[in-house]
Amino acid sequence: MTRPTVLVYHADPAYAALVRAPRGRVVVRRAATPSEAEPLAAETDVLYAWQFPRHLYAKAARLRWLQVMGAGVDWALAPELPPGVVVTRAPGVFGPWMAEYVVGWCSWVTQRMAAYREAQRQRRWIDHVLPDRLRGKTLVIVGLGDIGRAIARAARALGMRVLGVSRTGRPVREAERVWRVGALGTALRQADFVVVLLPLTPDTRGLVDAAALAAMKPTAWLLNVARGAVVDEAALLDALRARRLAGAILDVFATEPLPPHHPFWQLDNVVITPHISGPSTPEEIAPIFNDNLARWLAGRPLRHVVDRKAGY
Ligand code: OXD
Repeated sequence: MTRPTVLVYHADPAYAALVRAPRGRVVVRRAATPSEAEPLAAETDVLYAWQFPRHLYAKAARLRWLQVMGAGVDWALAPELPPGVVVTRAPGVFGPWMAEYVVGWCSWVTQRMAAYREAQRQRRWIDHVLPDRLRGKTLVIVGLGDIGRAIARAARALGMRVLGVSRTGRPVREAERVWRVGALGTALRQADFVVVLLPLTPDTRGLVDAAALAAMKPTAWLLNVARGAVVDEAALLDALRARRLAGAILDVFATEPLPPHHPFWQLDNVVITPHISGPSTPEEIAPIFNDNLARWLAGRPLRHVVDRKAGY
């Protein structure tokens, strides 16, 4: 009997090296580039991948299951992906990373880290500049999946007040109150910090628009760790230039890498990080994949299946 083939698509060989199948019941192939993946696509039953080239889906006639290595699944759910392919995600991995990112950058704001570093460069003793506290500040988390809730727990541990916005508006114990997306402005109005975490779907594209940004206080900061296109970047640029917002911490952009001529680079109230807030590591994703691989080989239901219609 031919063994099913798992194609591991990533430049880091550790992802393939950590694949474990019961009694070696799969063939593991590895590709790091589209041209390496192309000749392997036709014999692939299972794809374990980050940003697999969508034009190769058409060649993967045997493909049954795609395990996504990253937090977002938008790239995986391209229209070219055949309808029968099950897509699974890796919950639990990214929340702790992103919680540290969010709390860290909120602290960067309140602890005035940039000001003290700049003063140090100039050998100035700026004891008239005092830090602020995160305690009592309001964090609005837009998107309350496992990552949003991990961020909420970290923020609450520091005494922040956490409010949420989600598609359903269903209460969660990590947030004092949750609104539906339709009431985004009501939630944003109360924020000292807003973190955008919604997956990119046709419904969320451009959701944080000029009106939503206008609802925010001029002292508030926006953090986007979801997808650039969930925020209307042109409207954000206007708001930042006009100082209608205190600033933005941006880890994701509609175009990545952010082009060198992009105006965001020049704004002193913008922090740019290169899409690193929730890194994937082979060691953290492998147990999730290997558990699902054992299930798949045993004909048992997979865990963490993406709702392809909903887009997450
Ligand atoms: C993502 C990731 O999906 O970085 O953006 O994992």
